[in-house]
Amino acid sequence: MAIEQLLILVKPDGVKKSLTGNILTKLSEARMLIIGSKVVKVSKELAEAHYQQLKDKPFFCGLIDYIQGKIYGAPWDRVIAFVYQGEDAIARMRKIAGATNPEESDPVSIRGAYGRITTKGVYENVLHCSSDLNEAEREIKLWFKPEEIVMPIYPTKEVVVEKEKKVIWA
Ligand code: IDP
Ligand code: MG
Repeated sequence: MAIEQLLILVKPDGVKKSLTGNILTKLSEARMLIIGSKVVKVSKELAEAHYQQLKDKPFFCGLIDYIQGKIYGAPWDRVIAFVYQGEDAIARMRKIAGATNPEESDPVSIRGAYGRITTKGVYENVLHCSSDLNEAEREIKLWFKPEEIVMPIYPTKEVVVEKEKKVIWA
């Protein structure tokens, strides 16, 4: 079995329902390592890049508003992002997460237990879980910088950045 990495997001409905702890407890059954984590206010650009494969779907606009937390407003307009690593991680974590449609998920899975479909048709399925190796790599590189992950997982290169403006503690 290969060691894999994947991206997990506690989506804004999971944050709003205070489910982060419950979700992490369920995921911990797989005994995997968290090698990166952060809270993210999701920009439209990040949301659209993350779900680029779904851009032709009728639910795409609603999905972008959902992952940005726009439908809940502040302070729920954020996600909590994790990079997990472990043996056969993607298939095992997706099993614990449950099927995309919360009404069809195993009721003991995270989505089955906590998810719902709203009357407006949004699949509030409380977490994102990468679906395959290629998607996992694409998503991790989209959401995290190399230095935000505590171990090297993909090749990196050094570049010299000049005149970069950044905010530091005053
Ligand atoms: P996944 O999250 O299980 O990998 P995808 O097919 O990649 O499922 O879809 C991404 C997200 O888009 C889902 O988690 C869900 O929030 C939303 N979604 C997928 N299919 C539908 C749908 O038919 N109606 C509304 N939202 C959907
Ligand atoms: Mg997917």
